[in-house]
This record gives sequence, C-alpha cells and structure tokens, in this order.
Amino acid sequence: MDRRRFLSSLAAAAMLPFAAVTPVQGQTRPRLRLAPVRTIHRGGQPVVLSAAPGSYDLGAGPRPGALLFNQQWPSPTLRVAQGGEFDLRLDNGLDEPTIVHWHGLTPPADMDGHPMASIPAGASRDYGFVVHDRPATYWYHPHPHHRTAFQVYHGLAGFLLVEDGLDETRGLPTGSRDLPLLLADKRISAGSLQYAPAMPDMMVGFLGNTVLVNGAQSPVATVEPAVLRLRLLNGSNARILNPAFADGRPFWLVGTDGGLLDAPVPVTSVPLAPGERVEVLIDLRGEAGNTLAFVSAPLAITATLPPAIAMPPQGSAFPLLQFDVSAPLSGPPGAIPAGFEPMPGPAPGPAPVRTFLLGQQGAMHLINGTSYEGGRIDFLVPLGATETWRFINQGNQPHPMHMHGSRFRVTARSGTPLASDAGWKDTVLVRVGETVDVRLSFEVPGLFVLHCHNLEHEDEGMMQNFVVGDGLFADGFEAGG
Ligand SMILES: [Cu+2]
Repeated sequence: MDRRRFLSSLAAAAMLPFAAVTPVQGQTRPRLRLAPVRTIHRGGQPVVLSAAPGSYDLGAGPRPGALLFNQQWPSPTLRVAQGGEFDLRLDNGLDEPTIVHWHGLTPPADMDGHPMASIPAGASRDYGFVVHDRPATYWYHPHPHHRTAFQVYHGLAGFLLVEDGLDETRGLPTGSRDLPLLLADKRISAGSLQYAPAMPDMMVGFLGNTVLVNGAQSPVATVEPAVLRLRLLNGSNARILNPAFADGRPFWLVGTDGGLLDAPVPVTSVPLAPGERVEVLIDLRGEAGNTLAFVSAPLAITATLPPAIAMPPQGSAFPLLQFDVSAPLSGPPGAIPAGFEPMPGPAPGPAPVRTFLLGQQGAMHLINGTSYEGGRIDFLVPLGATETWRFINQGNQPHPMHMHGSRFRVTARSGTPLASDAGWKDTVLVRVGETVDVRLSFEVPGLFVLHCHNLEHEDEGMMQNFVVGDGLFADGFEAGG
C-alpha cells in the first residue's frame, strides 16, 4: 500500500463538510461492543426477535430514532449448529411492515423472508427449518420492499453464525478471540443519524461520513497478544469497504460468505461490498503493549458521485477500530493454521449461461431493462439445474449482486480478481464495466429474489423474482457454457 497516499486520503476525508469523521470533542474512544449472543437450540424455547423503535448513543448522549431487535444496538448475534433446527419468532413492533431474511442460508422458500412475505405492524411470524448450510458467517436483516434500506440503516441487522463445533481442532481462534465486527457507514451529524435520501442518493446509494463498528465510532478492542479471528460483515447500505491494517501489514483470509477456504491466504486488504462477509486471522503475537489501527484502506473503484452528495466518495479511507494489545494471555497464543479440510467444489458439467444486464435509466438501476414488480415472475430455473449467471455492469455504479436460495463460486471476472473470489459466496461485487460469471446449483424449490445489495438500488427496484421448479424453462434461456 502507498502509505503517503493513504494518509493524505485520510486527511482529505477528515476535511469534508460533515466533520463527524473525527470523534466528538472531548470524547474518549468507546470500547468495542460485542452483541449479546442467542443460541438457537433444537427442542429449546424459540428465540424471539422483537423489532421495535429504540434509541442509540454515539457518545453524544442517547438519541431516539433507531430501529432495534430486542432493544439491542448492535442486534443480537444468533448461533445455530449445522444440522440443527432453526426455531425463531419474529415480532413486528415497528409501525410498518417488515420481514427478516437469513442472508446466505438456503431454507425452504417460505422461510426465506421474501419481500412478499412481509408481515404488518403488530404481527408475528414463526420460522422453523433445518440448517443444512456450511458453517460460516451469515447475517440477518429485514427485506420488505421499498423499506429495506431504511430499516437496516437504523439498526436492524445482526450476525447469524452456523457452527459445527470443530473450529478448535482446525486451529481457529474461538471464544473471546473470535470477534464478529459489523461494519456500516452512517451519515452522522452532532451525534445523530441522518437518513433522508434525495434523488442523487438513490442513484449512488446512501453514503455516510463515518463507519461504525458494532454500532460505535472508532472503538478500542482490548485484546491478547495472540492470533485472533475477525468475522467482518459489511452492513453498509451502499459503501464498499476495504479492511486493512493502517501500517499495511499482512493478515490472512480464511473464509468468505459461504465458509472456510482450503487454506489461509495472505492479504494486505480485503475489498468488502455491502452484504459480503469475510473471516480473517490477524497475528498479534509479539505485539503486547502496542496499539494497532485497523482501517478501511483507500480502494480504486469507479463510481459516479454527483456534486450534491457531500460525502467521501466510494473508495475513501476510514478509521475502523484500534486493537489495544494489553490483555494478558489466557492460554497458548495460537498460530496461523497451514490448512483446513478441502473446500467442496461447484457442481461439475455443463452450465447454461443466463445473462443479467445491469443497466440504468436516470437514477434507477435496472436488471435486463426491468424494475421490480412483486407480482411478476421474471424467470424460471429448473430444480436441480446448475447454471452460469453472467452479470454485465453497463451502468455508472458498482453493484453487489445477491441471490436467495443458492450460493455460488465465481468462475470468471473481466476485471482484476478480488480476494474473496476464492471461496463460496452469496454476494458478488460487479464493478462498473465489469462482467462476472458465477456458477450455482438450485436445490430448493420455490420463489426467490435476485437483487443488488446496494439497499437504495434494491428498494428502487433493482431486483427480480425467480422460481425454482420442476420441468420449467424460461424464455431467453441461452445455452452455453
Ligand atoms: Cu446496485
């Protein structure tokens, strides 16, 4: 990394009109908060997620206007065993419809949190299904059409960890050395969240001036001089992040959206688009007494920014958190594992190509020339099929594309490869002018959505319905592959 350019970029970010990039005057850095953990047990009481208005405190005193699960900021971390039963009730205490989607899981279609399954204010919804997905860092968030961006922005988003209990034998850090970090940029003024997207914000996606880490601004984590596991989730509405150490030192990518890689891969930064997760190991052995800054490093990325948006552009540098390496060792400091069990490959054989043109009409982003309509099925996929989905970005904004009901491997990218292309994914960044191919199989029947995970793009209609079913073939289905 070019350190001088990085520092000048940080300085430039601090000079932008919204001055809240720097901590509030007189305020000491908050401590890193870890969300309360709720474990979903087979045969236990259902876990209840109660969505309701609440308050938050960014260091300038409590403010109303948050939307919270169980009055927690950040939202609870849910844990469930692979092969275990998901047993949960959603209570909608908001004054508008909502529904929760389990981002990255592949439950039966009626448990997936499709926008059409939204429940009204005051209603409840039970979820029950067996979790077959790989152990990985998933997450959950609301998915009501036109209101996803608003609800997620104000606090409704949390981790969902699927576990198989084997991480210690894999040599992975666990317990207090395993830190889920929800990264999300917000537009903050005088300690209050701002959210009033104007037309240019809808085109770009709502960018903030500060990146919160587990709901706090530039927190400090007191940690051991040991190997730590960070589960990084980009919960931003629109901003692409690029986690890195400020001094450019290497760390190790061990997992992507859909679980562990074959082996750790050394990196100096990991681009992370909205909706994406990575798991990384950081090596703090020998750092006792030191303080290390973790940041979002500058990222070269094309994204048109109208002058009306006085926010740091995509690719800007941001502080994230500091590691204060002052906790006493609680046991052996750990090591970077040489490898893990082999990662399963995608289904072999031919895979017909289905093409999605990501286009634009004014401020609106379209998929194959159309905008979302809840009652319209845009395409059909045969149950059991393996396909190549080709995303071609013809617009002026990057689009992190996400589909429900399956997961994929990236098989081709016209631009420079991204570190996370190495693993299983459910969300893939398609940069301006880029073509990205992913290979995926469909094992769950029913109605699902494909959409951009830039939440303003999604709410404005950058989404399609598709049905996975027996013996059904869609028009425009191009053989190839
Ligand atoms: Cu988009």
